Amino acid sequence: MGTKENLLSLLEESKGSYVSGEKIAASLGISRAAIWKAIKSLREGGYDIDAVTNRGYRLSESSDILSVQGIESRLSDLCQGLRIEVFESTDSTNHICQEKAAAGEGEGYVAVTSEQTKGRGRRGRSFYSPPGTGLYMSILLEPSDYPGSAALDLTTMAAVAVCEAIESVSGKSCDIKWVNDVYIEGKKVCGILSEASYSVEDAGLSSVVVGIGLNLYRPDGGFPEEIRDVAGCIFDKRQGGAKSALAAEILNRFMAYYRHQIASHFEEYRRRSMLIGMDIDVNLPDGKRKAHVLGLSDNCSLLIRYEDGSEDSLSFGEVSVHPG
Ligand code: BTX
Repeated sequence: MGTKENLLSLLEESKGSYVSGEKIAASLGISRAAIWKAIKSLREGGYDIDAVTNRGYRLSESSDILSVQGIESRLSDLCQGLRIEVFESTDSTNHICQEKAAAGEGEGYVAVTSEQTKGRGRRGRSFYSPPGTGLYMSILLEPSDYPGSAALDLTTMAAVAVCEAIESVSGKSCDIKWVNDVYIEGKKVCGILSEASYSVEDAGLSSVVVGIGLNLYRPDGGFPEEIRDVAGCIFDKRQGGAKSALAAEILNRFMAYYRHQIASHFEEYRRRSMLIGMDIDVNLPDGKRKAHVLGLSDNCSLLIRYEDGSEDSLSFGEVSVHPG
């Protein structure tokens, strides 16, 4: 890390409070002139930093810029070994992780951004990722201990981690729409896309990219027409440090489930599932079929009964709530 990044870490650790020039100079081993140069450069990058004679420097609580330092300063020990990279803008953080995996970057690489130009959803759909109002991140995993069938577990784990993180940062309660969407008050605030590569030798998962996209704030001018009825956002107004805090909380909670390989998230997933007891349309290759949701199995497969009385258990797929 360079001087600017080290200084930002220090200011993030004491966000909202002043850090004296002496302390910075001693911690980083740099001159007053070098501190001032780094402060200027951070301000040019959009950071709101106060400088007061005899008190020092303070990163404003209302600053909401994603940074590696802002995320790392909030990570728990379970996130040790994660390698986080923040992009101002990128095509798709899932794509970045896949490129990194192909180039030999192993488990634990995390790409984070607040704008995607080609955000991906499932089945070739796009995920609206405008600049400044959202958080988009992907985690590269090499879950050698997980069976090939466990890709679903990583998606459900991420959904629970996202709900818990949103609740701890915003205080709002979240529901999960099977299998990969998080809702607040009936609006979709987050989508999750897990993309897996399988190993031919042992039929296990070789790498999985878990991509998470969140709408934090309402975009200027609102959401585009085609998703206006569906999409919602987590916050009503700007919150200082929310992007980095959410990214860190999601990683903390996700890694706790992932590292312990515990099925404890299933219970949470079921508790938050909004489809249980509802009538839905199951989207099958040959068209839609009406069904009633009976519940979720132990591993979060959707248990359904079709209109002809036959029952099924879906471990992947797509459903929509039946309009009536
Ligand atoms: P999905 O296919 O289940 O949902 C995509 C659908 O959701 C779209 O067709 C549209 O109707 C609606 N939609 C699109 N954008 C938004 C939005 N911003 N908010 C609410 N609804 C929306 C969901 O796919 C999986 C999305 C994963 C996105 C993350 S972002 C980080 C990572 N990188 C990447 O390219 N994708 C993932």
